[in-house]
Amino acid sequence: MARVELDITRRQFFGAGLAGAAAIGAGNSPLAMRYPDPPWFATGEVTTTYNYCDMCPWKCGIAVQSVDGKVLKVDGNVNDPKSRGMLCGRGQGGVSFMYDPDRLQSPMIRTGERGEGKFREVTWEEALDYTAEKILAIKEQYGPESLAIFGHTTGDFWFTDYFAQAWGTPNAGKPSSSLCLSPRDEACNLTLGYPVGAHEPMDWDEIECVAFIGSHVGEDSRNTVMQDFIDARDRGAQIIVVDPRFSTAAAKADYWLPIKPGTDTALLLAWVNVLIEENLFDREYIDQYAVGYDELEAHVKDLTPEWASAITELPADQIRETARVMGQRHPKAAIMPGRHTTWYGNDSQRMRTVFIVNSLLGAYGRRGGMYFDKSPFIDSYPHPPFAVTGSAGGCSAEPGAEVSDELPLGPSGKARADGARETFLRGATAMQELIDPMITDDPYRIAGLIVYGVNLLNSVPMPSRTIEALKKLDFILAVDVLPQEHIAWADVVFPEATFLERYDELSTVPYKTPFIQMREPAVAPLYDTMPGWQMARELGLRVGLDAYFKWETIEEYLDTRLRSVGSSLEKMHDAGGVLIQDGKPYLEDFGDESPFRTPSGKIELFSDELAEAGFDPIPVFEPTEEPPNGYYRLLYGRVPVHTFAKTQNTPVLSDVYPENELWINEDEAASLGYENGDRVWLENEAGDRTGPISVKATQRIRKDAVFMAHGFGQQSEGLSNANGRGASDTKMMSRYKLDPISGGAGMRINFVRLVEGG
Ligand SMILES: Nc1nc2c(c(=O)[nH]1)N[C@H]1C(S)=C(S)[C@@H](COP(=O)(O)OP(=O)(O)OC[C@H]3O[C@@H](n4cnc5c(=O)[nH]c(N)nc54)[C@H](O)[C@@H]3O)O[C@H]1N2
Ligand SMILES: Nc1nc2c(c(=O)[nH]1)N[C@H]1C(S)=C(S)[C@@H](COP(=O)(O)OP(=O)(O)OC[C@H]3O[C@@H](n4cnc5c(=O)[nH]c(N)nc54)[C@H](O)[C@@H]3O)O[C@H]1N2
Ligand code: SF4
Ligand SMILES: [Mo]
Repeated sequence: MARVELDITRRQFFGAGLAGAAAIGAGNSPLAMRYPDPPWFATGEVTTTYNYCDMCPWKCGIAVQSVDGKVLKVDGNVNDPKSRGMLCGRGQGGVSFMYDPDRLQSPMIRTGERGEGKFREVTWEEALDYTAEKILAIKEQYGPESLAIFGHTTGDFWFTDYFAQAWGTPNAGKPSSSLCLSPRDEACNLTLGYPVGAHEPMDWDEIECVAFIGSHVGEDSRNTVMQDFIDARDRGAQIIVVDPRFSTAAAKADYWLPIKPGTDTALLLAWVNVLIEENLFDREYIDQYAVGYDELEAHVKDLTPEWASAITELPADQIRETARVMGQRHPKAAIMPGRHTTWYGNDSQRMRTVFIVNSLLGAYGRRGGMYFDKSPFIDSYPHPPFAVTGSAGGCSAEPGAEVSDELPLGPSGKARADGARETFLRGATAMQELIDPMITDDPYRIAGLIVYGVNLLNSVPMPSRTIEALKKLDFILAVDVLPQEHIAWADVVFPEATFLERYDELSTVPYKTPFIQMREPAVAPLYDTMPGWQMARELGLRVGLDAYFKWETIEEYLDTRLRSVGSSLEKMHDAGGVLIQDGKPYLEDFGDESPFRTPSGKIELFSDELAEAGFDPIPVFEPTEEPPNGYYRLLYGRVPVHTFAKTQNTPVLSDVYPENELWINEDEAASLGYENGDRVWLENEAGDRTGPISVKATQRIRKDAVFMAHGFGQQSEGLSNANGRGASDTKMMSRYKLDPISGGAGMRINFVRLVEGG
């Protein structure tokens, strides 16, 4: 698409930035804004580079201003449909993250015992040669699938997707899949024939009613979603929040439903009952686009608000009223699919109920409902066929997910070697299921592990099981930027250059107007660090994968890809860092073709696929285990200024929110003799402890659960700001419940009590 550049002054830039944002929000803006002026505190020549933020997996487009080799400032890129010129607090912390003095600075090889954290600094040559030798030995002895590759953050493509597939291991996994969105995407696949995608495709501009099941927008501080939420609310859209806790979103909502944890499927089924009984659904839409309506009607006949009230502990009238609020606004009403959906182990069925409600509302492909997103077109860099195919799944907008119209939809990467457990229908690799094969002595074992940008001991439940695995493995390579807890267990450490210091794979974002984002370095890598693409290539060349790494430079790689869309690195930079394509968002854009890619070509209210696999073809409410006496259900979530367990050490973010708090109902706290600010420890049923953590006694949470932000309570002496601060939700997760449909790990089935001392 042709771009016109504007030369504007700083004053105009801020004014135009807002106007540009509005224009982009409304569709394709023909204008690309530039960032010609220095931040006010700069002296010297300013360079502007374009990037996508890596402070969380959301990937807002940013413009980075540097002077004399020093990064001074990041802004939201006004051309970018995700950031629209704005950033969240974490994004603003990007510069501080890069200049964190605790960063890993040099490649290292272990000298002490695993877990001791003793290393010697080595050259890249030695680190790469040694790693190549070790993984080749594993391949020789056990086969290529015996190397597992875990990856996340926005640069994991080179390891989890590209290297893994070229090398030939199907055992590549991402926490963003089976510890996050796999139930949601699998349920969407089963119901509509495509996954939700990274950006929940709500048609925010015109929506009149949005319901949130969990989904704590505001604390879950995804920039775009917060902007859309605020705009929709300002326009008068009705907001319904279902959450056992009075979340930030609940505080902004018209209705708050303080549901009993784990009972959402009952509420959703009762909403279906009311929509059908009161004829508040889109009958014509369902007749034309859906199958299984009669079975659904019969299924929910007795699942009334009164039935659900007894299960959810919500008043029946509130259930009925909220169903009416949605039904009266159809098709401009929908439930937000949400993102983190691995809750109780029956999560695909809960998510299917969400998609069934949205279908009854006639939301899919309708203005003000849910649009159909589309992946941008771009060719991949030519390479020989992969040894195994299917990416490791996870967010479908992971940069470089080789998206073209020919690729099948849905999280892929299900290929397993013989003997591996089949725990899902067709979803992405269930990463947490790959830990047991690391501990076993079976001939099918995982003997080697590459961890790229995954906070292994803080992200994966059952961390003591993970430590068993780390003791047993033949070889561990960790690629990270910080001395996180698991680094002490690695045999080799590759320190990566942060996102502001490197080129990277393009980010291809499925959206209403699909778009491509670039990442170019603002400054050269600090210390003796290296970009991930270069590590993967150097390793590839050492293990006989030359044919997959034919490009000499990353610029050549990126230019080749960009040529297929009539661009280049230079042109893309000059156009403002983003390439926007046309979408196909509404039913009318499809003509006679069906947008639903299920086996029937229709929305499957009743799923034959599930029935054939032995699962309920229409969702059924299944109770979850109750907390034992004296224990509370442990709920967890986000705080606005931190990402997972990654930013707790970032100086400016640590200053704003140094440690987490334990939300507990005020009356419960009083009955236990605790007041606001008291320091307590938490103990789970297995006797594991974490803390100390401050009590936040509040009426904003139900009596049967406690809540805290994920990511704190880290134990790594190398992290001067994060070490020992607050309590760890992960360390309380001595178990998880597997969702047999998606492979997701339900993590809200752990219970804790408050104790004194650790
Ligand atoms: N600041 C910040 N924002 C982030 C992230 C981050 O690390 N930091 N991470 C991003 C990522 S990858 C993800 S996946 C998302 C996660 O964020 P979401 O997708 O919003 O996660 P949820 O688990 O849906 O939301 C947590 C909320 O669910 C409520 N809850 C707990 N149990 C139940 C229940 O049984 N029923 C109902 N209805 N509600 C319940 C909790 O009280 C809490 O308010 O956040 C994204 N945004
Ligand atoms: N207990 C518990 N577990 C959870 C969750 C929870 O809420 N509670 N949330 C789940 C969800 S929704 C998700 S999506 C996952 C997230 O899981 P992870 O992605 O593992 O979470 P982070 O803690 O952000 O870990 C990112 C790691 O990448 C490193 N890193 C940062 N930048 C770079 C870089 O540029 N290069 C490299 N190589 N490394 C880098 C960080 O130092 C850190 O070690 O966790 C899941 N697990
Ligand atoms: S939501 Fe915030 S942290 Fe995440 S990519 Fe956007 S600006 Fe960065
Ligand atoms: Mo996530």
